[in-house]
Amino acid sequence: MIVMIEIGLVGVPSSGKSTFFKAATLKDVKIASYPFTTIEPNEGLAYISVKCPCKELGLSCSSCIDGIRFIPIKLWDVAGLVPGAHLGRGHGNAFLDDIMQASALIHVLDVSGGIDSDGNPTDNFDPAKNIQMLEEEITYWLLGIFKKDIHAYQKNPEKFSEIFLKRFSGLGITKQHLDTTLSLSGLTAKELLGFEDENLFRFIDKIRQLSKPIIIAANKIDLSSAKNNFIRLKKRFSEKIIIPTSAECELALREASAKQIIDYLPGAASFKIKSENITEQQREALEFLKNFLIKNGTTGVQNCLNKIVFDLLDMIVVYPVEDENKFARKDGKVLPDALLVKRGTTARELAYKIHQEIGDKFIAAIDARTKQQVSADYVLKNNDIISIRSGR
Ligand SMILES: Nc1nc2c(ncn2[C@@H]2O[C@H](COP(=O)(O)OP(=O)(O)OP(=O)(O)O)[C@@H](O)[C@H]2O)c(=O)[nH]1
Ligand SMILES: [Mg+2]
Repeated sequence: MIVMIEIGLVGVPSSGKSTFFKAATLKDVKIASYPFTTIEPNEGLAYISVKCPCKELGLSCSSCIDGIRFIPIKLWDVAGLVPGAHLGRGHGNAFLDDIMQASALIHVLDVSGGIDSDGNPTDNFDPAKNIQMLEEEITYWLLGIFKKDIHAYQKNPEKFSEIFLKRFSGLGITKQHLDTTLSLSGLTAKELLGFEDENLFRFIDKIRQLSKPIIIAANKIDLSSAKNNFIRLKKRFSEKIIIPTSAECELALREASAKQIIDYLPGAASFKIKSENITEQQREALEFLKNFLIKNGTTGVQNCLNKIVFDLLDMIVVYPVEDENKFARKDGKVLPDALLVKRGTTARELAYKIHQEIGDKFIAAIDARTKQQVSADYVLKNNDIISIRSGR
């Protein structure tokens, strides 16, 4: 079964999570400059963009726009996290349960320095402070979940992994995450089961790093105070992926495009004005957006979504087809599906992702480009077009 990947937007209040969400999904959610505008979570579809293979193969394809293919992912926008959320400050951290299934997080960080850790307006705030704070609060959230089972662990220490995985598998945390963490943390099971807060925090923090990787959207890059902060953050946190974004500019571009005022594809470095009936105010706004793109390349929103899937989660795109000669489904639709799978996925695993039965009755797979048969344990490459033969 194909499981759509889920990404959560997190950050302090007023950092621009809902603006990012609305820009990516065009869902009509509330945006405002006061903290805790969002309380109930918003869920929507965003899209990863890739080059569709149809152009290279000279195929006529109805699944992409001008050779750019958009693949859906699920995006979540939740309430803001403030320091001490795990102690109940702000709206606490229980709302993170709504994004339990997320395989990665986008930390929307206001790099203009215009808001503090509580999302209140200020001047010259150092956004670096919010990076560590947010990571800590997410670890505390996971720690709270872990502690629910302390009695069970004490009663059955030999069943540590079993109890842990039962609790955490619903949060996208796997045996591999657990085993890697145990070996990396250097903690013995005995130390861990001593339940000292410091050891537990270290252990859960490692689990968080592996299972909920974070990309940072350095947002509000359109504001003049943002550039220097961004450069400083990039230097200081060179190990992290930090993408400059202007959720507000992306939202304006997407809305203008939805209203047929401009031609703009998400992630593009330019747009074309297509409506002749625009007001003076609209013209000024478009001029601002044009200059923004000239200066910054793109708004960064699409880049952020792409990077999280391809760099942080190390996924690839594969195109299953039924007819390898026409690169199509049986009904003739060219390149009907684009699937995101983990790098390392094999042909047989792909068959299982399409359908349990196709996996069970797997006979062979054909690389549609070369028409060569590949084995069940052939490791798929990015952009592969694969036809799977299975028995009846
Ligand atoms: N200049 C600028 N302002 C932005 C940008 N993104 C968001 N904003 C503004 O920041 C304010 C807060 O935006 P929201 O999207 O509501 O922020 P949030 O993180 O969802 O806030 P909460 O729901 O309260 O947690 C609004 O006034 C937005 O217009 C951006 O890229 N640039
Ligand atoms: Mg919001």
